[in-house]
Amino acid sequence: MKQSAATTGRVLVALGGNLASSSGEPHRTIEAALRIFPAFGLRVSRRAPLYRTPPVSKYIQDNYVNTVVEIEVAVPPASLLAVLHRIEDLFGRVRRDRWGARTLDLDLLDYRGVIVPASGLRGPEVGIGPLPLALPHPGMTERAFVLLPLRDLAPGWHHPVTGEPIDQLIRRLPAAALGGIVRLVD
Ligand code: A4P
Ligand code: MG
Repeated sequence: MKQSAATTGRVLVALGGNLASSSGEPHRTIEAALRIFPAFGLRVSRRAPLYRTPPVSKYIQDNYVNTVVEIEVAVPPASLLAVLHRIEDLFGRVRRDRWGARTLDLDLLDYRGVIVPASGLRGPEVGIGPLPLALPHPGMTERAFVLLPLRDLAPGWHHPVTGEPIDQLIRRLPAAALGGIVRLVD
């Protein structure tokens, strides 16, 4: 396991969802999930505002609510991902389609700059079976719904592999990727 020289040492988790859960609408699910993080050994040290974001998917589905948090955690990245999956399960996450609608998605964006290359395809063309841990999250550089809240939280963040600053990653997004995204009042 390699660690980037450019790391800020942060552990960053993206939260998103577009289906109601037992806690209510997606923004309520996100708040409820963050409230139970400490019970799983995850201390939320900082958080970005919530964003309402149009779905990025080939499937027709509702708008999402997305945000990013920084956490303090004692366990290694693979164990952390397993914990995140347990929390997704608690909020009724069902994996029907890759990039399909969901109550709660918890993505591990960056674990202190640790680099674990992705093993292959990741999009809807892949089935819904589990994929091995990849760090930083392979899709994050194409995702305005991740990069915008991440910049609010960590404006000095650099991509662990390429060293690119977050501002540059956002500037490189196609204009269409930013359309319709609204920062919700925090
Ligand atoms: N996995 C491997 N590494 C990681 C990691 N660092 N973080 C595995 C999270 N998961 C990781 O994830 C797919 C597989 O990757 C799992 O086996 C996991 O253990 P998943 O959560 O089951 O499926 P997914 O979320 O559909 O796939 P993925 O690749 O995480 O997609 P994204 O990038 O999360 O896209 N539109 C809007 N507006 N907002 C959204 O939040 N989300 C998606 C999903 C699509 N469109 C969206 C949104
Ligand atoms: Mg995911």
